[in-house]
Amino acid sequence: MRGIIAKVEEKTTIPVYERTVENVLGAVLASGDLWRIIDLSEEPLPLATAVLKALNELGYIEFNEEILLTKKGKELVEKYGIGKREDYTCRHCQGKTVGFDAFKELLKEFKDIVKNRPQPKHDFDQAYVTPETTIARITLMHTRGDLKNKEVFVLGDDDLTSVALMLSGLPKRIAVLDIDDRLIEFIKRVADEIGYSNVEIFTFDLRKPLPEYALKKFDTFITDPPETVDAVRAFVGRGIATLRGPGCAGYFGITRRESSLDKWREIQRILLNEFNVVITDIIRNFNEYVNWGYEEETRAWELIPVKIKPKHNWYKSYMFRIQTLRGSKGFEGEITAGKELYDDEESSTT
Ligand code: SPD
Repeated sequence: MRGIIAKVEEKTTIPVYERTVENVLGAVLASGDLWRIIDLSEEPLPLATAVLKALNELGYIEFNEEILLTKKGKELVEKYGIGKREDYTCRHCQGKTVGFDAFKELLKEFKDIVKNRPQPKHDFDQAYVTPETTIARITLMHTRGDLKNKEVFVLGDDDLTSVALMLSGLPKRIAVLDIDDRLIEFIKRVADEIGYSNVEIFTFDLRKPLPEYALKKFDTFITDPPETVDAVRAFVGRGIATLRGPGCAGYFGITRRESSLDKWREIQRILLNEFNVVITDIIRNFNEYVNWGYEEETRAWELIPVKIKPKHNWYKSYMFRIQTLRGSKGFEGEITAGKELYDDEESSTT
């Protein structure tokens, strides 16, 4: 194992553990498909690909269309007792912990409305979640008492959660912002068409501090931050700054595909120690993203050892719910970072 870890460490500065190698080998035992291996291993793509390349150079696996263990690789997993990574995700709720039945009409309506939605733009690092995920968000937020007659802020809305919120008729008021005019125009058009008026929709770059009228006014926020620590601090911190006081809630996705558990610890430290909020829920792989189409333009494409486009949705994020207590506070500073707000050693999809 030590030799494998040393070889991986030549390729990346992301922390490598024995467990990292085990995770990747367990995934290789379960599938020969590169994207499924990354998905199942739950290691950041740059780390998973570094492990795969190290294993290949040391003769443990071979790369063809499929990734397969060699005889030496089979002996290795045998020696360390590494098992195939099983996937027993609940088929009924798809691991989301909420069922689809309560809002099945909403799902149908939502799918119909978003058929002609703007497609992901690389410049804005966009990728949207499946319609099932968006509706599961509504179901989840409703079961936690965070929607009915509440004032809800959506910070960045590539996923069109604001559209599903409008259709649900649950919140008392919705505010939504996004940097992309195309999305803002689309959301405004839908609001007009369905005759929904309790909504404020505006174009805004979240690197800038939110205007005074957005601060401390809302009960619930939802956002989906880029995955650098500074971006999580900015997006989630601004979300918390919109909340009116103790007892409010925030939702956001954090992935394993672009964030190691070392980064997760730092994110959780910020939540607990800087923002003074409590984490009430973390739901594994709740958010499932539709492949964005510009894979060949991304760092992931440079890193993967087998140049094949993903055939299934491999990118997922865990849904975090936080709640404010006495003494919770958000982030209101200015962000001057440019592209580095989106990129660190662990990111790969920009
Ligand atoms: N660049 C395409 C993928 C971006 C997905 N972002 C999800 C962030 C989750 N916090």
